[in-house]
Amino acid sequence: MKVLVTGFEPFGGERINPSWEALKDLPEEVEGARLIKRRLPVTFRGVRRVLPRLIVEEKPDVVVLTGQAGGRPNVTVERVAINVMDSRTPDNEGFAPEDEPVFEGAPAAYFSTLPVKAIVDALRKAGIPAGVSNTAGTYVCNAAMFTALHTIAVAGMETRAGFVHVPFSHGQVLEKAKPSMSLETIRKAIEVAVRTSLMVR
Ligand code: PCA
Repeated sequence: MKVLVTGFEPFGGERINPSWEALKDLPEEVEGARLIKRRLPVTFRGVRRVLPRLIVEEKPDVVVLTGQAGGRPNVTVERVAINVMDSRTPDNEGFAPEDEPVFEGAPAAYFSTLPVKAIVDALRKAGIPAGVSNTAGTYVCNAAMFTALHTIAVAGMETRAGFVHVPFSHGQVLEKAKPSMSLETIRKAIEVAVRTSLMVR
């Protein structure tokens, strides 16, 4: 078995992105499955170019995309990705789309094909605050999740895919008065999400 796990580069003036920092320290194997770790650009164009190729070439059994949701207090497992790009904040190459589809002519939305509730349960059992999220927003993370699920659908692959948002890490909020988690807990959360995705259908 093969798992593609992705995090993002920093954006929005942050020096790090906890999704990638945590992912770097994951083991090379989880439950006997090999992890392929990749850092994605925070650009609408980049994720739509990089992810389809990665998925079609690597043919992973499971795709766990992760990103930072600054301001959320807990780890959130996304239920759905929508075919919308809408952002007042420009991405890392200055693009701020309004009311545009991720892919013209694609369905309005895709549900995560990861075991969303089982991941939330497993995270809580591991002592990590977690919940289901019913929106991944309309920024690059949603576009990445939509791109992965659309690629898999169009290619007729069996790959299961979804998205996990993580809070700011402690080091990012020293002067912000915003909720945060330790990088170690975020690392453990991603590992639990991968493990549960491999074990539960
Ligand atoms: N979070 C952003 C994009 C990159 C990231 O880590 C988002 O939630 O859309």
